[in-house]
Amino acid sequence: MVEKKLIALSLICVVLSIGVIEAVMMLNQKETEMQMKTNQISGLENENLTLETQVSTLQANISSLQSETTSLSNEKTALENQVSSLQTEATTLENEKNTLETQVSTLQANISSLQTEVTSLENEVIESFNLGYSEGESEGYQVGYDEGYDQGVEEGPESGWYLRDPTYDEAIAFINSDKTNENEHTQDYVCYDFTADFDSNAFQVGYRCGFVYIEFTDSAHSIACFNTTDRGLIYIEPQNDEIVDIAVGQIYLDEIIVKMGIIW
Ligand SMILES: [Ca+2]
Repeated sequence: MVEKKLIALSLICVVLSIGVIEAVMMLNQKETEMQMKTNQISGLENENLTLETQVSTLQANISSLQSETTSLSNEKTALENQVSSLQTEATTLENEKNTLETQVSTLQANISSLQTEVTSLENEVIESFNLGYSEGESEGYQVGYDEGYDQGVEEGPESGWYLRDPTYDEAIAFINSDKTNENEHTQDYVCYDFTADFDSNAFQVGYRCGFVYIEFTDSAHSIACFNTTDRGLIYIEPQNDEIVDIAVGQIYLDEIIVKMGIIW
């Protein structure tokens, strides 16, 4: 009986021992598992920290990029405004250029018109001058002649004022002896002066001498003439002593004579 009890006790002990051993083993295993979990958790926490750091860094980067984006956007807006301003300026300048071109064109047309007017006026002045000069000379000559003629008539032949028409030979002889043709033609000594001097010299020797005025299209001229007793009227160019043939419609000195007359 005691033996059986011992055996039973022993068996119980064995069973208990096995149970304890198993329990210890299980405990160890759990501890190991827990340690592993703890290690895993620790690893994950580290990873989490690393990720958080990365997130923080990225957030900083994003913030920086956002600032940069804002800055660039502002710069872009500023540049756009500048471009717009420059475009406005360019348009204004283009308009100004067009206006100036129109003004220049108008002024050029005005200049051209004025030049035409000036040319026309110059021609008118030249024509008026020539005509006035011709008429003035002729009138002056006529007045002087009339006065001299009247004086000659009053004082009679003895006074030296008596005038007569020369013969052709006398006219030629006078032309050859007279020195008027040797005078120099200048701006102040022109055809009218040659004629006046030639006529005056003819009067001095008692010959009636005519002052011939000639009008061309846009200028005038004058020469002298004698009404010779034997061969009629002869025209003399007092600048070179040539006997010339002239009439309205004929060419003299490369110009057409449009009008002419004699003052005796
Ligand atoms: Ca002469």
